[in-house]
Amino acid sequence: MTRTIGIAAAQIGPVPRSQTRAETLDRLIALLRQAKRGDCELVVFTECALTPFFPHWWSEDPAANDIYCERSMPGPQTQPLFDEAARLGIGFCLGYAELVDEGGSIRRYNSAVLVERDGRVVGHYRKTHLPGHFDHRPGNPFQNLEKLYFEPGNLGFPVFEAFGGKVGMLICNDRRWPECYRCLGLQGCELVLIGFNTPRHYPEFPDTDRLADFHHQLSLQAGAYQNGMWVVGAAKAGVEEGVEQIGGSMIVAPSGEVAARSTTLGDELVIHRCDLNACRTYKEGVFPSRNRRVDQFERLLES
Ligand code: ING
Repeated sequence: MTRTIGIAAAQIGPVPRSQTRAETLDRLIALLRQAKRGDCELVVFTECALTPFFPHWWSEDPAANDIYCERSMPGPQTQPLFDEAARLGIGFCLGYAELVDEGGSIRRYNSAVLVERDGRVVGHYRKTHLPGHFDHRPGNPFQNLEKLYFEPGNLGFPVFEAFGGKVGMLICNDRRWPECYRCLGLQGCELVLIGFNTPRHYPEFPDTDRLADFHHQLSLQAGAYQNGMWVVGAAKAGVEEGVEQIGGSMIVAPSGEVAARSTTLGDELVIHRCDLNACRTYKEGVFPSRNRRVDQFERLLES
């Protein structure tokens, strides 16, 4: 018996500061409708899908960025997306900047929610790995101030029962760290959804620039194969507020093979029918949990 699910990685091009939230929602809703026409049940939107990636510029007062944050999900500005998705019977994953009052303190997180086909929010994740720097670096062509603007995620690496399987979420830089996939994989996760805003240029380490697409793909393929999971990456692509960001939205199978990928740097759906049962070959065949590896590690730990 197969457990296939039609999945669309919803890559979007730049979201300029000049674009209203309603205009951005219209772009996301258009992609939802296109996914429905493509017989998809799940659409994966990118990291900070509703706004420009504001950690790329310096703000004297971090509160100036609160115009890009959501105080509830759904909220007044995102409700139209939830309503249309429920009307179409499509679920989605949405990355956004979260502002929350935790015990009287305002906290900001780089977050994502998982929404089932009936419109229920069934999963919530906050980005664990915040790259970049705390300080303003005016000599750089752009900033990466996630460490200053966001708190590290405090929800761990949860796996949610949804879409007929076990689903987890990561956000952007998380995808470079093998332990993120392992934490999800050891919980039986079969499908990982990842949005990303990835500049081609790394100011402090420009020797990595030529490898930006390769390192992105390598991270997804390794995570998928070594944990027997489908991995879906959805980009915010193109030149956004002067920052060139890679595309490379793709759906990677548990075998590590790229099943489908984007070909543009604009709004584009990458669709594939994913059989969640395909995870078994790698979870139980290639990487069985009880094997010599565990015995050896246990002996090492005891020594
Ligand atoms: N962006 C980048 C990412 O991890 C980065 C930052 C790029 C870190 C290249 C290291 C190397 O894809 C976000 N938003 O995490």
